[in-house]
Amino acid sequence: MRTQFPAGFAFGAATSAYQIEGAVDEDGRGPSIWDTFVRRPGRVVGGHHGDVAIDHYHRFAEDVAIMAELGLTAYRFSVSWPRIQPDGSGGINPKGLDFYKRLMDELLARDIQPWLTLYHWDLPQALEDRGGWPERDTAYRFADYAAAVHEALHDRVHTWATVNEPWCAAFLGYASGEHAPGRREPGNALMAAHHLNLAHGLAVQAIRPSRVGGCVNLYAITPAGDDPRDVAAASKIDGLQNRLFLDALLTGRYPDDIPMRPREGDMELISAPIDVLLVNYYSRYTVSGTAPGRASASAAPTDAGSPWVGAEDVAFLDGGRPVTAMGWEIDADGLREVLARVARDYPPIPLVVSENGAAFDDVVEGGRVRDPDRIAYLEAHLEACRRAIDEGVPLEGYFAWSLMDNFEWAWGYGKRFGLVHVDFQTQRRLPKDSARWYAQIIRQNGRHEPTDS
Ligand code: IFM
Repeated sequence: MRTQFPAGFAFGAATSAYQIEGAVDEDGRGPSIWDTFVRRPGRVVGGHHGDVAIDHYHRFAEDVAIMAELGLTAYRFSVSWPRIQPDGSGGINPKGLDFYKRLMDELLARDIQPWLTLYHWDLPQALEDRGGWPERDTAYRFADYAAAVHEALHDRVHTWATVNEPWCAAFLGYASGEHAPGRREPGNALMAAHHLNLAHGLAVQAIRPSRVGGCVNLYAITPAGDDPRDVAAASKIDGLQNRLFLDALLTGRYPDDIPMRPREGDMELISAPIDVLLVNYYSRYTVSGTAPGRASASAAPTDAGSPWVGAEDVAFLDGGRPVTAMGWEIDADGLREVLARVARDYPPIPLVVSENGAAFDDVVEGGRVRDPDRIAYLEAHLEACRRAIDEGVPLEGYFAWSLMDNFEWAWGYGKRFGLVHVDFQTQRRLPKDSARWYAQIIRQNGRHEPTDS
């Protein structure tokens, strides 16, 4: 990599509460839908759970020291809603807020910007018991929670994000059932998507005037061929994955090809102006409306239905690219493509890549993790960012997923996305070669010097 990034470009890494914190019963935290889901036989590979995770709740100071060593300028984390409101509504738990105060004090002391995400999938179980995200009231409970977190933490946060990847929360949680709460109710998944969007809009209102954005996971999508049925299939998947959220947040409309029936006034709330759009990007889908069978690119590790509500017949094909340990095809130019698309097709908005990274089967050898595949992945995607900027995309930062190996949802601890290796038995942290490479990129503002690997 030869080029530099604009002044002030954020070089960060990201995590989320349930994937790293552990301490699920400490200091007044209530149960979330993930605490319940992981206890259900067969829902998570190996019966893994986040009870201890990587013990970040107790080791956050050590983890922030690692971030400082790597030279991160920003850190994106999420707040656990059930730590703040154990029952999902009403009483606030001051000890929960204290944890995030201490975490952010540590970050600020080391000049690392705190980027706080309010919701990364750990809905308080009490709210799921009252219907979960298909229930409209959940969006209003989220706004109350957002206001409480904002009141306590606003002086420390650099940028707020509302809901992380609403596609996953809605369609993996309520259509395929791969994620908590594990329901397979396609119609309710669409309701959940709408209420997650509404929750975003209400939260934006609740935390103004702070700097805030929504966070969507976008895919590059290619039709398998020129056949109109392939083109239609690509458009359907694009509608569900990308436009359902982009159109709603940025234009205040739902795509015509998706049967959404918002109440009057909802779309104005959902499209309240935001300061930045956070984009998570991992891969490209190649889809067909003609191919027989269904080789799903998003195959779940456990028994799950289709997340593609109304597009269950679309086939996901092998695009012929190398894959990560998740089986996800690597296509860095897809990142440039999705960033350029948002810049081209939507009203102007600063963008940040808020998650990007890869799982590989890392091994520790001689006290070192050599992960050239991850370095190549990160380098190619950072170059794609650079190309997007050259094309005029207002891109302001990049966050690697993830800072440390952690609990990868239905896959348990078997998939390692970290820049930092974690021994899940001893909790020992060991920066991988990719962490050192990323540190060098940050030091050189994007320029790559030969490494001693
Ligand atoms: O680990 C997840 C994260 O929680 C949300 N985005 C994708 C990551 C990799 O699957």
